Amino acid sequence: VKHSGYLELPRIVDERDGALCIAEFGRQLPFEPRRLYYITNLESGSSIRGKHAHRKLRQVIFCLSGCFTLSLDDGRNKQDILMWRDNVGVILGPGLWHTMHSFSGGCVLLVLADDYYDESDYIRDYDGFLKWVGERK
Ligand code: T46
Repeated sequence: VKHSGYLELPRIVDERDGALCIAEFGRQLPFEPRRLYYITNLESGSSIRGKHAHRKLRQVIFCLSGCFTLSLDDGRNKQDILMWRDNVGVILGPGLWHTMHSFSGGCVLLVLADDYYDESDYIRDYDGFLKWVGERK
């Protein structure tokens, strides 16, 4: 799928319990984030989130705990990604219809975004998304 890719962060594990994952802005990350948000309180089988595309926003999404499925659609190709590694994020470029679903209980998502929240950047209607993709070419 166009406009997506993986981002693997350093993950440090030693004789203690715990894994320490690191993202240095300007180093590992492909952009300087302006916003961080996280989604908590997910229950097993929680409903579908996402169901939109962004016109400009770039993001990286991580699953810090538990697992969920990230479904991507660039208007031509679709891909399902099982998210479970705490140090491997998916880069979500603009023009990608994405949904998050099939959450495990206790799943926690972390997202870094390259800009502030702006509702006008969202395309929340799938037919509108396909039309936008067609006009963009
Ligand atoms: C995305 C996926 C991965 C704000 O006011 N500020 C914010 O920074 C965000 C992220 C959301 N909101 C408001 C907008 C809605 O009224 O919170 C409400 C729920 O947002 P939304 O339905 O867009 O949530 P998700 O989980 O479907 O999508 C979120 C992000 O909004 C979106 O950009 O790519 O996570």
